[in-house]
Amino acid sequence: MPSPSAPLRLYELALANGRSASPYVWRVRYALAHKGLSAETMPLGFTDIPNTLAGRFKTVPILEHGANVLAESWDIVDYLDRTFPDTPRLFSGPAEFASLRLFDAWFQPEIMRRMVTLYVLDIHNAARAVDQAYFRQSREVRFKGTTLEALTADREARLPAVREALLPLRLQLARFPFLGGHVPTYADYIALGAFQWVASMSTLPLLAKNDELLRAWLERGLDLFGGLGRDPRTKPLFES
Ligand SMILES: N[C@@H](CCC(=O)N[C@@H](CS)C(=O)NCC(=O)O)C(=O)O
Repeated sequence: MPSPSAPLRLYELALANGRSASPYVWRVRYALAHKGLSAETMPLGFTDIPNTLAGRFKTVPILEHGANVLAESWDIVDYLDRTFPDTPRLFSGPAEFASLRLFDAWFQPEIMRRMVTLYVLDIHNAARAVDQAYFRQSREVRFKGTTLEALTADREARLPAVREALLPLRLQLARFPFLGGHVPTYADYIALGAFQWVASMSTLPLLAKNDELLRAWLERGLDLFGGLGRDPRTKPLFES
């Protein structure tokens, strides 16, 4: 077990402009900030991942802490809470951990998967030139041979359904300033991570102009931890 004071290093995904894009990395970035921990960041492109740490992991985020190296964002945040128990907790206990996994079990298929089909071509176009062929090939295989262009051709027609799918967030935000209630929790970091991802490369604003509950929450979220989420390269999330 490394000493808690051993340095932390976070491997993340960078686009051509250097912006951190992965929704899963963003969850971990917020989790580290919540716990007041700082980590050295190691930006990778998609094709760097197999050449990093002897190809041990297929995805980022990857966290290195002394001799411990782990991937999978849920494992990483669990590790952070167990290894740094004296910093603010991400999860008050196993029940909250399980409830947040339930939230994610809704959020990933219902929201993030829809986001992929809106933005997969934008991700390709924003990726480093050296990563684009790999990204296209791997995603077209994942979507059973459909091209990225065909996948996104009717995306504007699909926007209303995605906006409607976000209703549970609005219902919660009508009652509380954050998804977690009066203070941000990992539910907020999961959702903020996804919006950060979209804002890193979107050429189609995801949200309607009058979506005031989500707009106010996003402003609060982007301001957290000294404006961790604020980046001048951010693309508009709201229609003008
Ligand atoms: N279940 C993983 C998902 C991580 C993931 O999908 N990361 C993507 C970036 S968003 C990745 O590294 N993809 C590498 C690739 O597509 O080759 C987690 O929660 O950490």
